Amino acid sequence: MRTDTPVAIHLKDYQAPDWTVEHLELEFDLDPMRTVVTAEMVLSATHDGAELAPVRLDGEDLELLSLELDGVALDPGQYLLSGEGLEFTPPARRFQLRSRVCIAPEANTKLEGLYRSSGNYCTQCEAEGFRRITFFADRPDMLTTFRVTIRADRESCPVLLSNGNLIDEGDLPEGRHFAIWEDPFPKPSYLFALVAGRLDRLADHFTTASGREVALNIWVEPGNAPKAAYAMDALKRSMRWDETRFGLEYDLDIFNIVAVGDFNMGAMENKSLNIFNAKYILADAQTATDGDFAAIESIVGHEYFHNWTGNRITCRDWFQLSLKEGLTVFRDQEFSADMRSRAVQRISEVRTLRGRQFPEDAGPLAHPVRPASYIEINNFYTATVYEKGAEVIRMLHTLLGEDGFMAGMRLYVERHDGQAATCDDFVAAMADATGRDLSHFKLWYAQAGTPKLSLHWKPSEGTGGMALTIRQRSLPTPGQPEKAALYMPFCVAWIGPDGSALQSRYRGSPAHEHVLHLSDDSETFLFEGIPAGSIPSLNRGFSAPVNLDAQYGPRDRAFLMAHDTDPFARWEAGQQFAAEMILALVNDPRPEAVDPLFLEACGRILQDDGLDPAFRAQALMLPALGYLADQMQVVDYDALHNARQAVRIAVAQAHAGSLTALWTGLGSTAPYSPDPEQAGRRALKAVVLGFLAADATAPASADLTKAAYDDADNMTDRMSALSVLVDIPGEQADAALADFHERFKDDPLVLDKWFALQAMAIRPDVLGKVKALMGHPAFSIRNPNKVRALIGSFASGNPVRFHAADGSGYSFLTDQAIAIDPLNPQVAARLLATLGRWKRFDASRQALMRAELNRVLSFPGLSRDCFEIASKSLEK
Ligand code: B3K
Ligand code: ZN
Repeated sequence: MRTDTPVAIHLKDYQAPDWTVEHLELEFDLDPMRTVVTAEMVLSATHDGAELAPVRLDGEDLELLSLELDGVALDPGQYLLSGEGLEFTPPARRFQLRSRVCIAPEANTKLEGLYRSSGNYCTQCEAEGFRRITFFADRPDMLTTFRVTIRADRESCPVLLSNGNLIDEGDLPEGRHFAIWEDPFPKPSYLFALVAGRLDRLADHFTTASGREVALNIWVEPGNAPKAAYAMDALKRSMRWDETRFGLEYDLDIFNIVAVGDFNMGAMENKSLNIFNAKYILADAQTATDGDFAAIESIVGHEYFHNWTGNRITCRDWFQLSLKEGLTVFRDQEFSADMRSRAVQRISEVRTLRGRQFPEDAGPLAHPVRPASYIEINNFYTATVYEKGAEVIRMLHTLLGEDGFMAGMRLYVERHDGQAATCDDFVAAMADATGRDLSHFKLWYAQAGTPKLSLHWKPSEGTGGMALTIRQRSLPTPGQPEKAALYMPFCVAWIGPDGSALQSRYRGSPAHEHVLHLSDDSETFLFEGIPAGSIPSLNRGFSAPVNLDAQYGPRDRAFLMAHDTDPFARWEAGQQFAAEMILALVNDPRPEAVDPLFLEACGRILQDDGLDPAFRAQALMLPALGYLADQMQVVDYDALHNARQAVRIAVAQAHAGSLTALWTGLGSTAPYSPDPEQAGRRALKAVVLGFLAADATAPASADLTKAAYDDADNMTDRMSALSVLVDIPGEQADAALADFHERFKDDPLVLDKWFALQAMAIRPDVLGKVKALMGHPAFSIRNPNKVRALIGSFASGNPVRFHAADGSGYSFLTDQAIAIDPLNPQVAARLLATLGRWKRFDASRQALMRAELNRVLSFPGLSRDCFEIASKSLEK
């Protein structure tokens, strides 16, 4: 049991700093167990009252070697040193501070601060890792210029990198050498980075719109440079796109990316020295799937786009995290939409939102886009801050239009470049640039929960009119029992009985699509020019991140699936139809019970060769189990899985001919390229295979799927086949898994796929298999990618087995979280989130899950990270 209860930090307590740092000089003498860090800075008081505020600097796991103020060494009696930092009385309004500390990168398993990955040194400072490197006011509103000297052994660390420009380098005695880097842009400490080690480089260059030549380097472990080619291409496309779409140009002469194997998340936007999880840099046809290529494009873009939205304009405090993350996710989503199919991109965004953010909003960890308090900020890098935050920005874009939104962006940059800003500042810039009142809209930043809209329509009095009534409500979330109506854009069109998009009139203006502005609990909107038998197409493009309860019947759904002119709404009609049907089949999971209307609609998509294959793949994919579970009173994953399988089998039986024809037709492709066109065909092929092999008891299923695996000449097709095969009983699956291992046993990133596939298999003995795989020589509990691939995939990607009635999944997960917590609390805390969903299950599972959460809380020395997740999860 923890002896101290961690305290929460509140947004309302924010205070501007009493001291600023004018400049920071850092020197690193790198050594695995005894790295000495010297920090020299000038501090000056921010207000001129007679009394000087004490100086408080953050510091964690630092061995203090010496401390000098204005050149005079301080005795231990002259400062207060605790596990969290250092406090002393300042000698003057302006003074110089010099500290020397010792740290042990090799022993740093938290992967925060300075640590080692495959023998190379690297850093991760966001959010509060810099305090594990030196004593500093480690807060995002403390901006200063950095000059960094790195000294290291030349043999083991030929490459020495930090932020900004290289201004000097050279040899030192005893086989050591040095490099000095200077970053001209003031930045907060969370954007500091250092990398040193043995790395290969893929070099390229970029000329900005105004003619600046930028050297581009991607640094990777020796031998991997060819696998960075796609990431480099994505980087150049990101740089060009930000110029053309947002008018934002790169601002230094060098941009470095480093790929490392041990990393707590996806990547980090340190100024001019992005550090990436190697998973989001390295790719080629044999080792990466189309999905991996798409993720690389989007994350390389995301980190690059942070240069303006995050780095040039940063956050005042961590409550404002969505200021940079929501906005930058919106930017990376738009980048992907411009590079690929906009419709398919939007569909995948909505899938992610429903799969990750809606459950968060409906659970014990629900929080607003701008949280009001936190215990451990690392727990707030959530789908709500990122993905819902991006939806909030997208709604502003819809409300203001592209021109209004861009005028707001320009004003935001003009006003706040070089500053640490707030979400209020951002919305104020949008409002001031467009003359719009956005005060009601801002509630999206403060109110948690997913609104539910109920919609009814009926012919209005008079002629050819329709009245659409929309009610909105949000369920209570922790700490927010009462909810108010939100202001949101809601896109509507009317589809005529012949399937055409009607030119309807709303408030006298004719249009094919209208953007309604919702702002009240209940509102009625009148449309004119709508023939009888027309139906509305609602929330087109997913204009607002809400759930809908609309009065559609199966016939309407099938009609919209065939005719809706908005691709998102067309896809959505199919998803909702499928969801309603699967939920209805839960008590009667027979293929014969599947609605023939649904099967017909699927048939039309299967046979429509004029439709984009990538869209067809999305339209034929059944809703995820998690999304379906959210709609059940008491979640029963076994029943849902069986119902979903019944639908799959029914589609396969009804359309055997079309499926086989498609399978054969899509079979041959040109030499592999990750381009969206080819990727779309492979995605459709994968969905078709899923249907063809749906009946796992049919002997042909295993043969067909094994042949697909054997014939694959790229990782996408190989993984598609293997993920179907692992759930078909028999020897074929084991043979293919063994073959996969043999081919890729030397590639840690590909082995992650192999671990994940096995952890997500529905076969009954999967937990035993996962436990056995933890003993595999390639598995390491210290490597976040491995933990996520094996343990994370089991807990979040295999709900049927994770929620086994005997609680074995829960206790396994708890054992692992407790084992990982002392090593890496961030990774441990992430694993626990699934247990927080206990309220959604039957009494027996509830008791089992709660018992495990209590077991977490009783663990001696539990981290703040896990304490926060487990204690909030248990709140009634
Ligand atoms: N800003 C980083 C995330 C840091 C997470 C710290 N626990 C990556 C990103 O969003 O771009
Ligand atoms: Zn980000």
